[in-house]
Amino acid sequence: MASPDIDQTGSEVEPGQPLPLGAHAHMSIGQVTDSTTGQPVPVDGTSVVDSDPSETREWLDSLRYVVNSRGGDRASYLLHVIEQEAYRLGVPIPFSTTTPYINTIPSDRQPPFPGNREIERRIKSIIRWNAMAMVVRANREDKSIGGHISTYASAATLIEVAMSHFIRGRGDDFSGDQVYFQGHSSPGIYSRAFLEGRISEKQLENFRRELAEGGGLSSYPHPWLMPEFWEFPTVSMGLGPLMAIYQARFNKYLQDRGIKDTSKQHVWCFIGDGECDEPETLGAISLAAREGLDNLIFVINCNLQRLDGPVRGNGKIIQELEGVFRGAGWNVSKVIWGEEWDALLAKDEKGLLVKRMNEVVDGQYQKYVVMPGSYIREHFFGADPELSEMVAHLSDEKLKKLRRGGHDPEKVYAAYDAAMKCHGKPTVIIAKTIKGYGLGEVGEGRNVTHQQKKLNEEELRAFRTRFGIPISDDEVAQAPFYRPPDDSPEIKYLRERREALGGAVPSRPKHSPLLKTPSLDDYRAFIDKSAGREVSTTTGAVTLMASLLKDKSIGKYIVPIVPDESRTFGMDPLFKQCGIYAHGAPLYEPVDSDPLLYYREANDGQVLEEGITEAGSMSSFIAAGTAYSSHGVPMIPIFIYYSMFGFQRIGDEIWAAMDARARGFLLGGTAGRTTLAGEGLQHQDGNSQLFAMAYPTVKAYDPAFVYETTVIMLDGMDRMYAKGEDWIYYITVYNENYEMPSMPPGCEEGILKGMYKLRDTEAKPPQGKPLSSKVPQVKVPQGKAMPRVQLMGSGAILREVLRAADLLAEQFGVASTVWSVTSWKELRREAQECRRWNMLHPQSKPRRSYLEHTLAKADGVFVAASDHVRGVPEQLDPWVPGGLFVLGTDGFGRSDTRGPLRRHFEVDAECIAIGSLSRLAAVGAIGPDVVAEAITRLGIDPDKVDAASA
Ligand SMILES: Cc1ncc(C[n+]2csc(CCOP(=O)(O)OP(=O)(O)O)c2C)c(N)n1
Ligand SMILES: [Mg+2]
Repeated sequence: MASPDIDQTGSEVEPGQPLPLGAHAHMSIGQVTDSTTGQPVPVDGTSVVDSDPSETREWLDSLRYVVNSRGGDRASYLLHVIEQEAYRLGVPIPFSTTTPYINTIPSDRQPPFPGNREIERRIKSIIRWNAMAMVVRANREDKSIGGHISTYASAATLIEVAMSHFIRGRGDDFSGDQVYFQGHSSPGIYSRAFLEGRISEKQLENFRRELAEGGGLSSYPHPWLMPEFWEFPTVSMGLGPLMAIYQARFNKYLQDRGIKDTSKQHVWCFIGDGECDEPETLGAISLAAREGLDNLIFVINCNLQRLDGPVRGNGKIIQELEGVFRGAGWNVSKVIWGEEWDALLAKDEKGLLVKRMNEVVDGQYQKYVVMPGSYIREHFFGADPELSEMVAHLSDEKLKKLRRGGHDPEKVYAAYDAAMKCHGKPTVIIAKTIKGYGLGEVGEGRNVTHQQKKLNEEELRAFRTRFGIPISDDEVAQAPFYRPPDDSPEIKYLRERREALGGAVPSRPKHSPLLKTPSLDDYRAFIDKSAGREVSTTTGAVTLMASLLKDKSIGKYIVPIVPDESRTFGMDPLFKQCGIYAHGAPLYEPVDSDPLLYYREANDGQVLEEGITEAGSMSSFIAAGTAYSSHGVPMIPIFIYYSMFGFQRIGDEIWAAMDARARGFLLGGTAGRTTLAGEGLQHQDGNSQLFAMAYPTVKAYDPAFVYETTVIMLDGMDRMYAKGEDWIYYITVYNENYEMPSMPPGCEEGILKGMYKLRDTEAKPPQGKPLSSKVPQVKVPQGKAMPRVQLMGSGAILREVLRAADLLAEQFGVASTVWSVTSWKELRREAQECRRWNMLHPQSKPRRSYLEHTLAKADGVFVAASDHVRGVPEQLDPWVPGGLFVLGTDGFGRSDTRGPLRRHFEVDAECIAIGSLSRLAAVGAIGPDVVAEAITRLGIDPDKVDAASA
């Protein structure tokens, strides 16, 4: 114990002298010595009283001896054993999820940098220039347009080191790494692609003006708008990290199921520090650790600022994030200080510098960015005379140039290199950067920098000079784009590096494989079998899914996804049939004794049972639904969930799924405000079909019968997987059991287009005794023919509509036609399309929509009802002769059974009949007295509450 210590540079250190902290801090030794008292203090700067300093010293000496003679791993083991023993002895163990505010990888553990620093710096400078120029010019072109300069300015080194050395591109036999870029850093990504020759100067000019002649560039990563460039939409903060986690997990799923070898692919996700406040950013990080996603790398660009101001003025975002990620079980690598600090840290024998680094808060660190070196000397180092002394030999200019780690390529390289070598856990690299790096007075490190889009001539000149861009003083004011010639060392190097790494990133393939999907004829017997059975449409859809899972050509590509509701939807037989995906062999004996209910987890299980996370399930949907493109395997996600928790809760993710051109089925289970009995206000969905209306690539269906769900799902299979069209099929399915009818001949087209005639009901002349002595059958005023009632209905409410038709005929002598509407949205979409075409082609023969065509021969009054808000059927009003009278479920749900609920919302047969009679009265076919009498007769309280506002 008394032998001399050897420090890591090999020189001798006197026993009892602390090692330079920079050399050992990576082992998380939690204490340093207080400069004034000489007492050990924990690294967070709080004081503790050391009652026996010489004993403390002995312990520390022992530790140093072990580290120096046996290495860090041995020391780490001993500390672990000591901790275990202390715990057993009941000693309170100091807990800290954070380490000192210095780089995780000490300078002496940095691997050699393999690149050409000088050329890489020049390339990066040119990319910086063009990224800035693109925004400045867009804003000059039109003041309302611009973009973001400062985000990429802070992220440039983080992105460039990854692009030059790590991120692998798409090759012939390798689909590359998957990269989620920080959305607002897009100018830098375009700028690099410009140097690579993948984007033209014209496109750069038209940044954010996609409608300009010659085409432009979209503001952010939008695969929908740039389908051969962007792969992963990220700009809605928080969704990128969430989707990246599930993408990495899905890659493991593909591997474990033997569908594709993804073992060499990494998922990279670049994230803003402000973005970490979105619950979605951190919400799934424990899953990433639990699943051992060592194919996942998060890079958090901690420029300490978000849009308005500091992310944590009074705290330290890097430390906070370190604690969160370490606590969740990630491998955390902090990159805080650039190499200029190495020598200072090496001299920091008493740990004073680290203590100072720990105690300064982010708001203050931002101040150092905008102030001169003299301020840093006075306010940072000046806090302690010994620290002042430490930097006495450095000029103010040098102090100003002490870089942050995220701007030092070698530090960043070391962190990425270690991430590649980390097995069994995901890695997060938390890098400290400067927002608006290089913008100088106009924005560097300033709170306004996020919005900065304008640079005047002088500022442009300063930027040019700082980054050495060969643009003359005469030209600089124009902010011209600069691209060195193809045979310049920069372009050659840039291309060589990307070739060595497999190709350009980002890029999205033009072609993707298709499947042979089953036809409707293959499923005629399935449809016939459903007739006469008392089941729900949910059961119909799930049974169809179970059958498709057995299909030889598509079965293995189906990915059933469910957030802990399998039993609700009757999917539990799938557990046995396909297994639940769980990486690794099961380590326990399941409790279930019934083989049918057996919760069978398996390494190659097919069902993604995600637990209670619609957001996570949707992320899996997106990973699976884009696999046709990102992996070249046409996976077919079928995600079933409580319909209320779909568009309403994760609508933004569904939007991102469309942007990413995801394909698949969303099944909105337990749909309908009055059909999901008992669950009440928060569960009963009457909204999702309305929300779906606004989603361009969502085909939304609300079928009533099993044959309808079957026709729709098979059509989806055909369009998405056999024809390669980009759609998401949203189908609401209900949990009400009723007898399923046989499929009427020839209704397939109508089912897919949105409606077909289901039944004509003729008025029955009063027979024998009148049904009620009080209310006579409706009498048509003399000289008038009784108009027919055209009744439209969807989902579970279609049966109420059918019952209303019977009531009208039997009790009131009114004839009707019932239409089964399978998609309000599809009908409207096509009707709008025709209307628009007609507007623009006034001299051509007008087009007639399917809706108009179908209703052309239907006369009378039109009434519609569904289990959704009235706005859903009201979409059709402009095309319905005489207008559409709509009944619906506006308002809060209630816990009750279906009958009372349908009366409360006025969508039961009786209310639909009243609605119909009231329409007949409105057109003068009957008198208002008849409606009033019917209201009484059918037992409806005319003064009941209006559900819409109750
Ligand atoms: C969900 C969502 N909310 C708000 C925004 C608007 N927004 C765009 S960038 C930004 C600040 C980003 O800060 P940070 O994540 O720290 O990134 P930085 O630009 O600093 O790198 C905000 C609020 C958004 N894009 N998405
Ligand atoms: Mg930020």
